[in-house]
Amino acid sequence: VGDTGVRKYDVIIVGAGLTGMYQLMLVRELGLSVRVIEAGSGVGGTWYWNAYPGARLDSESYSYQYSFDTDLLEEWRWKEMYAGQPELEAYYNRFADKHDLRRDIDFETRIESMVFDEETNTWTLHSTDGDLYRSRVVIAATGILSDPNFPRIPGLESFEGEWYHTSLWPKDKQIDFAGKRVAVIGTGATGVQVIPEVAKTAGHLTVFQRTANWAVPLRNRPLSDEDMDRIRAGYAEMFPHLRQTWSGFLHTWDPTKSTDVPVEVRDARYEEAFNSPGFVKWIGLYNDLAYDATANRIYCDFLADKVRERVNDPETAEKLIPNDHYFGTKRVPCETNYYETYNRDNVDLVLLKEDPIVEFTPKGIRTESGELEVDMIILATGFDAFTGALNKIDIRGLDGVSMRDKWKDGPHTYLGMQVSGFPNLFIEGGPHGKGGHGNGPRCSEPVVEWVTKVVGDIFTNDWKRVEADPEAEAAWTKSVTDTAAGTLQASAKSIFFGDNIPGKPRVYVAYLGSLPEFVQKLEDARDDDYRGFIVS
Ligand code: NA7
Repeated sequence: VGDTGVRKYDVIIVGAGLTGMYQLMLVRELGLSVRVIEAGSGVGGTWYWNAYPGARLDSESYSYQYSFDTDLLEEWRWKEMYAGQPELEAYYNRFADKHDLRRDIDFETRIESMVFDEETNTWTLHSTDGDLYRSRVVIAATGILSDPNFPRIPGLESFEGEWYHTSLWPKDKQIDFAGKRVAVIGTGATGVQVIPEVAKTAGHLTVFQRTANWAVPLRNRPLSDEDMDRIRAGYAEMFPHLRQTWSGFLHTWDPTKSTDVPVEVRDARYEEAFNSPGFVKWIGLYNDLAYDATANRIYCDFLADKVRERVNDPETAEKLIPNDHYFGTKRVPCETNYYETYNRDNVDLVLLKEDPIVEFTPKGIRTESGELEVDMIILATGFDAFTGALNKIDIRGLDGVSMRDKWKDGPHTYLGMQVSGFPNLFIEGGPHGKGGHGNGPRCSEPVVEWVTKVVGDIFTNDWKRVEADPEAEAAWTKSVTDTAAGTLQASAKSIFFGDNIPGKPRVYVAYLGSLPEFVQKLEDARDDDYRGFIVS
């Protein structure tokens, strides 16, 4: 392809979610030409796409906002302790408008391939509509949970009713469940949010559960003006504090071993946490829950009894209690009336391990035991997380090597930021970074700020290439996978190991160290003359 029609920039950012938007702001401040390419028709990434009823934060709203925009911190009044998707989408739209970001974003444009040219040291990006872009630097702000997972069950195209994936929820029409026979497949963080909402008006709801989850009550509430005054007064302390926590959450592990604490004290702590809002029930407790099977089992028993208290039918309650993994080894969903939903006359639960789905049919879903006719199917089946969005793009680096090939046994990165053989390509929020286990904005802001400094160095010094050194990459990749070995997380199937997706290699893809440690590693590498990178 000749140069005709190629749009050239210094920097191209893929994705206009919360990370891509901040990155756009900072690249602009460097005085470089920049374009953001976004598949959706609006900004907000996760909070644009996941518009299903019940979509909501599990992080406290005020901890999950841009920390640097002091005007917006004063202006924005969070309505709820845990904001719902409409409020979050409104927030990101306000941010985009305030900073006039849209003029540098191409919406409804999806990148399908990108190729590095070794002569000019530039990337050429191809969109599915045939648009061509070229830049020296590409920043993939493509998200950790952005590539929807569809169950590999035949026949969906033959289904004559309505069907939706929660993360591709229609934005142009109101979906009505009233009186309809609805099936929901999936009981992860998304499933437990959407199921109670559907049950409120559906004629009948059948939930298809593959794995029961250790879901805990969210305990959301509206925020009053007084709450907001108090919260705003705390911002100056809260944001620096959150940067020093394990993963950017307001809750943090207690290093005390639960087995060293008197039983009454421990049980009272569990009870208090259970009755409190948010993730305190996960990462605000004793940290031996993360590695000691005996400690974890005691907490599981406590939570199992809570399910039994809430679900009227004892058989249903037992079906909803996990029996194959420890608490916190999969992502812990936060719920509102999830367990009580199974007390409704219009709700049934099907266990897929006992009665697997064989196919979708024109009228509904056929399991081994027979056909269930439904009007609507909702897939709450999650994502090909961490690597899915990048592997969707055909990325060709030096010598035409494909990133998909390089990652066929699992991702290889240096600091989660770069891949050897793919110069000038920076990944924000992919595998091996902190975002997979943390509060999104808190983990993304320092990464965006670090990439901005590197991009500044590239253009100030007129460097041709910055790329990961293969040895540093191998060491980093090994350290990430090694730290997961021996943890309880390693005993479960999860997005953190990729084995929620059939055929995906089981390899640890998140980063288990703390947020400040991770940021320090980034800063040290740059300060130490780009240790672990090859600069030319
Ligand atoms: P999750 O947490 O990956 O949950 C997906 C759910 O869908 C989970 O219950 C899966 O069961 C189930 N699933 C996936 N594929 C199938 C098939 N083929 N058949 C039946 N059931 C299936 O994704 P979510 O969208 O709920 O949450 C994503 C993120 O949102 C989460 O990490 C938070 O950060 C917020 P499984 O457990 O794999 O057996």
